Amino acid sequence: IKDGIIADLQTFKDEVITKYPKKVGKKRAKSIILSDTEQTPEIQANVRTIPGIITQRGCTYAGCKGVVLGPTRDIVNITHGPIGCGFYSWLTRRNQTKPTTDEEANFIPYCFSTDMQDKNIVFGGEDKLKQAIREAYELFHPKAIAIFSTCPVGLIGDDVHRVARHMMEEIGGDINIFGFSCEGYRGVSQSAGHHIANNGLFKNLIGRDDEVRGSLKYRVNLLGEYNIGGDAFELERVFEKCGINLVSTFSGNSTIESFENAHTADLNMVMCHRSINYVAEMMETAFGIPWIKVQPIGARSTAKMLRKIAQYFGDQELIDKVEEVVAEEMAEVEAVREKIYAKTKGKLSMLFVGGSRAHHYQDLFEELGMTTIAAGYEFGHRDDYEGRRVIPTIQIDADSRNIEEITVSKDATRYNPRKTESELQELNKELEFTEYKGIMDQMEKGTLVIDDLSHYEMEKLIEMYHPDVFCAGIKEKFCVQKMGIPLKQLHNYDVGGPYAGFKGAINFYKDIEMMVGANIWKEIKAPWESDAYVEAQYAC
Ligand code: CFM
Ligand code: HCA
Repeated sequence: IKDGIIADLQTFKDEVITKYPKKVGKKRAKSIILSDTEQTPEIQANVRTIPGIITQRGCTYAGCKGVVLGPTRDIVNITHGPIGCGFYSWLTRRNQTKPTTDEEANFIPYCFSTDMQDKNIVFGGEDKLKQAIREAYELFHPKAIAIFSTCPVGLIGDDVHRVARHMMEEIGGDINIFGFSCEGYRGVSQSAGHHIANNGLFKNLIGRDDEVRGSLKYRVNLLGEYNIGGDAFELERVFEKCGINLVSTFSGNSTIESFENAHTADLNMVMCHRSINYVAEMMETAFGIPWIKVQPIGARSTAKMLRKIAQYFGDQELIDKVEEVVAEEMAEVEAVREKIYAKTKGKLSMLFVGGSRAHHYQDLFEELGMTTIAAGYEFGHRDDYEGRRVIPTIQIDADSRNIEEITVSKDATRYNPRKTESELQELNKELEFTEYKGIMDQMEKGTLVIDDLSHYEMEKLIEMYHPDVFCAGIKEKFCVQKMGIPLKQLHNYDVGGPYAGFKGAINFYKDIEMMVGANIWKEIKAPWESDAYVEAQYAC
């Protein structure tokens, strides 16, 4: 069945393209590609969505405030804008946090917004923003306040950076207040917001505190992990068990202190490359910290990540410990997987998620013996599809912190020797130290890779190929389920998780087994499939 469907996927492309107006079809054809691992084709990505098409993408504000800064618990994040932007980004992403003491600040459950009204749009909102900062300070006394601009802020010209400077002076002490020009309409998707957030992290937080806390051994940062559904908790558990010292995570379960201290680590591991590669590059330039790509989604991938770390430090003690942990954890994972495998083997999945999960979660499906016949990102760039051979051009923006000033802290290398790029390359090639793969390096020949999937294309995929599970987000969930196909949210995991690491893999296997094994989906008849229903709705 699987091979037959894969052989037929070109039909989807032909059918969809011919249904669009000619010009639109021509453009979409460049973003709908059949995968070929031997000769990776080019794909059009990170371009503007064609007006009129229903996209699943989000905005720049979402990428900056919701994604990158949102999971840090002790920054008061104020949304400067009408209340909707703050409200819809309030707790929906399920990024979790765990303060270490009862006294420690945790602002994640709050939604701070200036609630701009018509009057503020006409006469300016800076005074209201200042008042909001005063109020937040008086109520909570946070160490830092961040301001996030929404669309109207840019349109009317409020200067959030000037307000930040003004309020730092007014409040005094050592409070840190900084703004982000992350208006929703900047860029073509939330990806622009990641970049703006990365620059802000680097400029305002990273490298401000040289004090080395904890052990000097095996000091690493995990970049691009956001503690959705408790993923970071599971990874923290695994690192601790191995004796690996996690200095900071950007930004799952993080604090201001961990960011300020991040430059005391010896190695940066990049998990979601799409959202945080800029920080990784800037830290390498400024502090000499090398970065490697890791992928702790999937039990085997988690084991590979741990082996990479052990090999990087090269200590026999760590290498042995990692092997011991992997053996112990994998025994548990395999016991569950073996029971489930027979029920999931041969099933088909489709994944359309963000900028990295549509790829990463394929490892978990592979472990279940399932094939991903169609996948794509909402806002990935070409390198996320085609791998590192497409060298991203990353620049440290002019408004970022003065790089000369930061290089002074290169002394941070005093803690442990750090490996150079060529030393990294010498490390075992099998562990792909310096390489990272794109989605097209993994997907079977002939499977569909689609960038910025439109709603119409999504419906066509379901109609034509009936996958056993469709993975996407809240905008797709109920439309797909009404078509009789279970949808697993790979953004917020519905109510599930963690899915990262070893215990996460077990959770995922069980949840997917339940979904693909449930017969209830076959019973679903969409309301509009019944003539009587349609007539009743429109009879008046
Ligand atoms: Fe990275 Fe993410 Fe993702 Fe992303 Fe996102 Fe997310 Fe995502 Mo939703 S940072 S690119 S901007 S892994 S919020 S935790 S789930 S779209 S695939
Ligand atoms: C965002 C956040 C989001 C949305 C998820 C969804 C998330 O892009 O603003 O559409 O279901 O993970 O919460 O990606």
